[in-house]
Amino acid sequence: MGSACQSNTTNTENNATEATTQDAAASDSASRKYLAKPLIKEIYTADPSAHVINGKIYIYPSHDIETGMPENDNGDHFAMRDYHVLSMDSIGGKVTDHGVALDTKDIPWAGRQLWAPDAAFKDGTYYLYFPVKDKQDVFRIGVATSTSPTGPFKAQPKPIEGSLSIDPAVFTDTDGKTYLYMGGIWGGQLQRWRTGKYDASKPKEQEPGPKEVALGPKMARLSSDMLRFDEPVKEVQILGQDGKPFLSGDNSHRFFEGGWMHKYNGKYYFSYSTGDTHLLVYATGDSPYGPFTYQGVLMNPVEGWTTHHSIVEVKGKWYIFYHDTELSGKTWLRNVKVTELTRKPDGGLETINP
Ligand code: FUB
Repeated sequence: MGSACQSNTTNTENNATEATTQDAAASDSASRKYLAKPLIKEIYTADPSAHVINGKIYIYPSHDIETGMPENDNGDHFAMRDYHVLSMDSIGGKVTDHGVALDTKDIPWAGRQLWAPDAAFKDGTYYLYFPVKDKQDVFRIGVATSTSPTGPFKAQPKPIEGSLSIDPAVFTDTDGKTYLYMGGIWGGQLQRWRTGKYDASKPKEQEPGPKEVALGPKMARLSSDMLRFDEPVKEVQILGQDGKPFLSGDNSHRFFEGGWMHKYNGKYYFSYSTGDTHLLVYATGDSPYGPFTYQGVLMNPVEGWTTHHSIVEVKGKWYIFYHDTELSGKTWLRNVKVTELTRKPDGGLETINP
């Protein structure tokens, strides 16, 4: 997680401020052309994880707010405190905001910064997976449950044992097994786990050197009750077309954050953000464990520093949910969008210009 060169001018977090900020950004964004429109304008939303449940589209985003935290490479300015679930009956249809689904104050172990969530459904229970810093300022992944896809969700008393870093992405395979992918470098703290133990010193500089192999995301299969890891956490390997792992200095290809898994025609597609080069890229493999071989750029940079997405099939068409900063012009006050994906005859993904 990094920062953009935009200044922070307000210190409040209510909807009135959000509206004013949108007005200020409007003249700037009026001259730009965007591929898609924000799905909602009443609140700021980011990191959309979309799922189709019983024929309806549910979006689990971050809820961006203005807190006046200074911008830095740790992402302190992303100081979100709750989640709202959005839903719509069809792409392009009315978007409903279902209100607060989970609040930091109701997570017993949480400290600060409720970042990008994901969700899953099994046997009548809805699961919300979320990263938040614990009281020692270490990001962990928690899980909360509900009888409704829109919450409210009740958090488990402790984070998932063995979980670390940020950006959980949950994928259920066609055989019913479910996997959780996680990780993000810099503010996402993945580099602090290099030795297997959390090391708080020298945050960003613990990344491998530019000629060393880049850090990969982590993953594990979930238990049948969806509440814990059923196996030791493993690193996911991402290889270049030459079959070699990407190096840390190759920052337009190496994993940064925001992983997502989908399956198409029996192939596993792992897509992610390259962070400081602002691309969404994808790699494919023959197993949910990888290795995954790089295939190309899925989306060129959006407006704003961060880029984060999910990919979902709706009624036989494939869509990418993503965010940019059209409404605010501020990198920490984002808005979610959706656009259709185009597949090449071989299943590959055309690059989108957002
Ligand atoms: O929203 C906070 C962080 O920004 C997410 O966890 C990252 O993926 C980036 O989008």
